[in-house]
Amino acid sequence: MSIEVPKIILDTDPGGDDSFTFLWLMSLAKQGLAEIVAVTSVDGNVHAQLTFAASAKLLTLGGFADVEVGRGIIGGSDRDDVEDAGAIHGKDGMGNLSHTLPESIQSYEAARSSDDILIEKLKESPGEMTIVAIAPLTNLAAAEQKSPGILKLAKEIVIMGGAFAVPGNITPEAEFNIAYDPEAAKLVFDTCDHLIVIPLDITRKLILTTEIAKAIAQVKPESEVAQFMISLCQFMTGTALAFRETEGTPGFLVHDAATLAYLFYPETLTFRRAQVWIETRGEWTRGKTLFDRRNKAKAGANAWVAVGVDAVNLLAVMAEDLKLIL
Ligand SMILES: [Ca+2]
Repeated sequence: MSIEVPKIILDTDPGGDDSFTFLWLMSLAKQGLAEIVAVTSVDGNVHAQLTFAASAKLLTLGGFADVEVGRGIIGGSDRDDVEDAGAIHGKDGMGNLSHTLPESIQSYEAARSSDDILIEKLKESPGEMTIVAIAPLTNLAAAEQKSPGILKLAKEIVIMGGAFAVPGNITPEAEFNIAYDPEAAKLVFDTCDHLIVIPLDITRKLILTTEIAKAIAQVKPESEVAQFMISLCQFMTGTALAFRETEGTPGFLVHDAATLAYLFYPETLTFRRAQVWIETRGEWTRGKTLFDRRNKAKAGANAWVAVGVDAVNLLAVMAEDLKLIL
């Protein structure tokens, strides 16, 4: 039996947890378990110019310099009520460490727009592409608006976003990726029925501790990737503690990485089927995700939502894979 490896477009706004997702994905690709088709950077945690540069540098660091990076669509949201996340991820989105990484040959000025790359790749191989969306959904919504029906051509769309039965992380009720551009999220959720949603409900349990980072790095402490991993983990741990995100545990939440657990280690997660809605008009709840919990016949569903995680196992398999990219 031949097994087709997932063909992945990574839609990302690095981001400390995005950076660990990059490293994990590149490790899986090196092992022949994934194909990285393109990276579409997103205006999100920090400005599009910075997330582009960080994406290109991370690919270069991991040995995938030739993977095309798109530049993110700017300013999807029509309201200015959610600030970026530079305070958590560093001014450059990666713990102020980007100057330590190898320069990329790709330039922001010459790059194609992320929505154009999404449209091209989805049209080229209908039903084959997996979009791993770990940022505000601005690019995906822009692609859908430019080319209606395009997102349905994806095999599936795996989204880190939302908070259902837990508090938000950017407002009392909303999670950052959805709240940064709720209109984009609404468009994607209203258009698609093949979404996989990895919400804060489970990612808030995924603390990558400094202990785990050290255990990974000690396999090859002198390597550039190991040193980057340790420094980034130290920086992210500082802000995670300051923002009280880990209940005092020294480490930080690797939200985005859980998307890869769904694809490669599904035994670490459990899901329920649901019709997910995005609140766009609430005074206090803008950007909130919800589904109907009542015992009542449902008209349909657009997503599988992760509701349970084996956090110890997920972090353990991630750590083993990360050792293979040092
Ligand atoms: Ca992200």
